[in-house]
Amino acid sequence: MTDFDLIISQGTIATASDIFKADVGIKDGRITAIAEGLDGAVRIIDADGKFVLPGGVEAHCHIEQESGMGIMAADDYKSGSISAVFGGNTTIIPFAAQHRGQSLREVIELYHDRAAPKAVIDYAFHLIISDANEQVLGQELPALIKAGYTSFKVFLTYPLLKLEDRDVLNILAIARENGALTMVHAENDDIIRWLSDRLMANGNVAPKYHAMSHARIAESEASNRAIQLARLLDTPLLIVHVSSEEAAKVIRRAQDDGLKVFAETCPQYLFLTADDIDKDGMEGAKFCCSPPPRNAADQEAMWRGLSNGTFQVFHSDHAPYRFDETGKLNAGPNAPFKKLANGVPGIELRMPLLFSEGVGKGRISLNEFVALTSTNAAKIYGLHPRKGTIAVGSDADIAVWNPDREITVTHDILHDNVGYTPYEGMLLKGWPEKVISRGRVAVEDGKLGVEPGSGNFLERSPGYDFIRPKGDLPLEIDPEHNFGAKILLDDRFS
Ligand code: DUC
Ligand code: ZN
Ligand code: ZN
Repeated sequence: MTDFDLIISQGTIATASDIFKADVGIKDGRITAIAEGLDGAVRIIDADGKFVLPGGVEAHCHIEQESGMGIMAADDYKSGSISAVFGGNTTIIPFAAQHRGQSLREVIELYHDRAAPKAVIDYAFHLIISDANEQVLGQELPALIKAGYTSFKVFLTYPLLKLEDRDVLNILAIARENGALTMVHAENDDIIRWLSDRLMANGNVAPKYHAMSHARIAESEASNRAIQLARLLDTPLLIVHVSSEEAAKVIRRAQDDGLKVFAETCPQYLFLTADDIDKDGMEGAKFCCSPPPRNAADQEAMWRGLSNGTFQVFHSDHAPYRFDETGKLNAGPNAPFKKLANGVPGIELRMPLLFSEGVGKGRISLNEFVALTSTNAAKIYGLHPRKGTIAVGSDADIAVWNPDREITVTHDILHDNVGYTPYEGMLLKGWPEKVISRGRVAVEDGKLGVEPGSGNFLERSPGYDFIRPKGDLPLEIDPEHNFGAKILLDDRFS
């Protein structure tokens, strides 16, 4: 009899709060001991000189999802989850996206059918709500929250996804009542459409005009508006893919005022700028995403926000489209910027990029790296402590990092189905050499050790319990403004 299926020995373990040297003992997919000098295992992995970190929780990625324009992502649950695990991730939370006219139940079934036979690691779903009708608001959404789908995204832009502010208020009210988290794509639709219409009318159709049409003001205005809507209902909000210094300031101010506003930024806002979208011909289309990459000052502001706590989470927003007629160029080889598929890949490089350029260059600590890429997402999205940490009782989801391994990024070394990477040619230091998913050696020596269909669906609890609003709206904070909301909430829910 052995005590453990696997021991990871002699490594330097880092969690969001501690760094220490110890062995990790794993039995039946869970961590059952953390101590010095463990022995008695079927297999021992020597991690001397390596970092033993929680596997990444990648909570913003688009896998096997049709975009608002109806274009299917290049990665399905097989290639998407394989690419994720090679990048050090052990959990993904992609979107189950409702298109208008679909019931949420139907959407959830569809995404389960897509994920179950193919995922190699564990997964959950955020909902995207684009049709906030009575059935969705009154029945489906509350029932799905109770069934473990405890977060959803709403859009303030894109004609086929955009919700009116009153719909967002309805959704925030349901989130508050049922203990769920609302995520928001915060860009002002009218500003973007007004600018795009004029650019297009004047023949300015090249990819670079995408960046011009998604003005910073569109992002900061919508961020502020979403925050005020959440403030009215005293309900947490998470603003995804923050790109600009101005939007980060809006968020920081709200946090300083005591509001429960979480925020995310992504690799494209640290390592790309609008100049990348201004490459020759259609090449810039490879870098088009929304919001767009900005400039060097905005990049610095994103780094500041990662280290000063404005951003709690760092995700890839992997939105994979090939540079051909199936993806980016679906509307033709010279399509105007309005018709380009929107998004960049990054699921496999998210953690190596942040490790190399963040931890390696002294911009963030190793603990902050763990918090930003794993622990905070697990907490915010209701998976902690099962996921997101190294602790007795947690799932044995672990990445063994070689901090000295140097890699030059080329698309050849990646496992997605996109055909290019925006980070081609970057020299990175630090790499997840072995990845353990529920005790299974999922990646080793550059090879996959787990089967499609072996990832489990994760039912989630309300994620932010530790700061969840309690009882009635806090009239003492803002009696005049919240009074109306209190009446509405009481009418609706009492
Ligand atoms: N928003 C996302 O979150 N991802 C891709 C495109 C978009 O607008
Ligand atoms: Zn978005
Ligand atoms: Zn996204």
